[in-house]
Amino acid sequence: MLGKGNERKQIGRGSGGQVGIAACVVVLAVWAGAGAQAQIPTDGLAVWLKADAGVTVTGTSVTRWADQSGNSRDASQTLNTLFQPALVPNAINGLPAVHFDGINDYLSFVLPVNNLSSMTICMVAANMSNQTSASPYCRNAALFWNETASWGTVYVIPFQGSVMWRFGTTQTNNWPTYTRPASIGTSYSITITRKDGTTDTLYVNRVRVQAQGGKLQRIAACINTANIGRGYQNTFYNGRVAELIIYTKALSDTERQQVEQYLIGRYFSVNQPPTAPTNPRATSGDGSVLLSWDASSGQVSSYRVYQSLTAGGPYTLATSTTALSVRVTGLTNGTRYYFVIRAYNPAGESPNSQEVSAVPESGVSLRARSWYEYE
Ligand SMILES: [Ca+2]
Repeated sequence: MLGKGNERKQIGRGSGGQVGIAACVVVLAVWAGAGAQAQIPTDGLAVWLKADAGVTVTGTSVTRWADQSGNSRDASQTLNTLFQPALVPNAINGLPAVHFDGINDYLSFVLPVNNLSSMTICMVAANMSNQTSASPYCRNAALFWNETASWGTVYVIPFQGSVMWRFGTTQTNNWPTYTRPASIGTSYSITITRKDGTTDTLYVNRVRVQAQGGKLQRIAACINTANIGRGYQNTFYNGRVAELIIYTKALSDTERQQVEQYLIGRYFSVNQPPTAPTNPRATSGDGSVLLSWDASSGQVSSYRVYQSLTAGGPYTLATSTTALSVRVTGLTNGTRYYFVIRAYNPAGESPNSQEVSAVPESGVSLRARSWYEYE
């Protein structure tokens, strides 16, 4: 399974610190923290949305997601602020994602797909609640072109436990469903669907997991407007989309692998350390101190607890854990110890958390007392 996304509720950007401005507009042209940028094929590139470029945030809401393909197929939501998704900073590997609430959020863009005999859709997304889709299996879609006749619709839906997808042609009973070997929870994954004439293929995290032949040659009975976050009959995807790349051709295997390498480099390799853990707490015990803290953003391999006998350090490593709390033992009762916590991943350590301190005492192990109660 690929990397685990940040699940903390850090919705929106641009409102905090903009004192006195009720509805500020921030265009995020560049988001720092992306890794080396591999190239993607440009032949047949129709739409390219990535959450670290061209996202217009009004207040905390995404009003426009600008197409980076050069075709100006921007996705937008101007009907109602309640329908606007949110931008989540540091959603995955230091990069943001657009969060659709599953209630009424969606963005729309125009891309006619009728008569196409080949098409490729590449998406990096996470399903934030365990959704499924009832018949006709295009409900709660992450990406969706509605139909003008039965068995139209083009859709892609990466759920936690399955992937639903279709290139609609009016052909009956065309509703490929892929059941994952195990739920991926709220992890992000790469979903690529490809129509190549009469064969439709699904790739999940670079693996071809489903292929169906005997399809009608051309996409048909679809409207020209696609929705991100909204499926059939006003049903909505509760999830996050970091990037969406659409080609009006069938990518070759070599081209598809280029896209996959680009997406892996951006979202699934560790390029930067996590942020510092927040809200550290220290509770005295008998010859020990119990430390706890709130999770860091970004990919975290472990948390490292450092201690010192002096406020401000220098600190030495006391212990490490993958949990959000740990007991440091072997301490001397009556002596004040100072602690900071750092989050670690292969790209490095976070800055220090705020410092906390505690004095281990005999007979206090069952009493949760913070050090400042002794001041
Ligand atoms: Ca909403």
